[in-house]
Amino acid sequence: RQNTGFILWLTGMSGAGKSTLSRALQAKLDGVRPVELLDGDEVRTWLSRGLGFSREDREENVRRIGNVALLLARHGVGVIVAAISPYRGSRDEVRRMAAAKGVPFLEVFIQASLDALIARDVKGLYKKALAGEIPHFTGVSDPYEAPESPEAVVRSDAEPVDAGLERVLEMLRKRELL
Ligand code: GGZ
Repeated sequence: RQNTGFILWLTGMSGAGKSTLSRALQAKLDGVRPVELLDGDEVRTWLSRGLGFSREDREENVRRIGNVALLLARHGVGVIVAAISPYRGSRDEVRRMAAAKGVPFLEVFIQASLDALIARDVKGLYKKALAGEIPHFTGVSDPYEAPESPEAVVRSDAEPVDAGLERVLEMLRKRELL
């Protein structure tokens, strides 16, 4: 089943560790099976260039990422997506599109408390957002709708990266996707 494509969708707030985990996963899968990574932050420089952070633009961003992920996954690629994707409705829309094409869609919630994110604040974005310098900042002045039944949860504020990584890999193995 290693030629079965899938979409592994990492959702969570800025700084929660989506990019870190997705890169670790990509490194583990590389050479084992076809793999591609779509990171929201990076996608915004090409596919979603010009889109902002309004609800409409975020939904459009997620729709574009979802469609590209699906194109790849239908040809056997294991696609890892790392995007805040704050709206449950748009994640579910991608899930439905994937189901319609028979592509496994696995939602992974990268969970961290706002307190932990503010304390860590690697890029200084929370400081700016709290000071009102970034409008519509997820978790501060914009919504984040947590998944209700994700296939996996990674508590990035309470477990080491390797623990989350192993859990996700185990989930893929169980589903015979790895
Ligand atoms: C949230 C923002 C915002 C606002 C800029 N809200 O942690 P980062 O910095 O490096 O990655 C975040 C990225 C979010 O892009 P996504 O494509 O993942 O978002 S979405 O799925 O909601 O479309 C963050 C940065 O952009 N950033 N402004 N207002 N994050």
